[in-house]
Amino acid sequence: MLAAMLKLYTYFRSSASFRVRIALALKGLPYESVPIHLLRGDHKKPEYAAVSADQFVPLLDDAGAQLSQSLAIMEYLDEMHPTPALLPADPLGRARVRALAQAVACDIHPLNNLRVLKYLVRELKASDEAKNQWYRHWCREGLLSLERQLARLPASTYCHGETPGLADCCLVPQVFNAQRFEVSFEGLERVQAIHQACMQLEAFQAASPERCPDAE
Ligand SMILES: N[C@@H](CCC(=O)N[C@@H](CS)C(=O)NCC(=O)O)C(=O)O
Repeated sequence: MLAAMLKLYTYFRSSASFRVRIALALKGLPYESVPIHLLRGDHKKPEYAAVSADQFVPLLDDAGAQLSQSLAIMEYLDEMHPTPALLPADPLGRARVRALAQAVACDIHPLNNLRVLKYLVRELKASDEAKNQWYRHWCREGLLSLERQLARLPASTYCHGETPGLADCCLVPQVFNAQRFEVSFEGLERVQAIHQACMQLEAFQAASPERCPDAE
């Protein structure tokens, strides 16, 4: 019997969607891509509200079951399709990888999300330059913290060990966004080396914004 098709509601430039696209590609899982254009406000429309309670992307539909939150989605995929694993086999390794993933997803990303940047400009009347300064400040602070966390772990090609996993799925999209906003990478050698190693892999390339069907 054919496995039910996975459906991913995504936006090419959404870094949280990018995380899930990498996880799907690493596992070789085919899926239908449903573009939700965030800049046009598609995520606020009633059609999307009917499927998504939080009205964010990504949202994964697995045979009618709808899942939100990129970290939860990736862990779900890892449990349903264990090979290749996104998390190490040992509890300490898993805690370390989750800490790195959360450093991006919980500490950096929420401060720089689209709605936050929009609020700065529309409600607080911040200039475009002030908004970009906000982005660069919090993104760099977060990446420096990630660099310090990585420096305390044994040297490795990827965030944890010699195979890419959950933390790499979070690091790469964050670096992509940081590059777009021209964040300084001074002192972020380990972050950059991991990013480069990941981008050698077809799964990371295939999940990139420019390879998405909705890329502009
Ligand atoms: N914590 C959520 C964040 C989801 C999220 O904020 N997605 C962004 C795109 S990266 C979004 O939909 N933003 C819409 C908005 O800010 O209005 C996750 O990891 O999935």
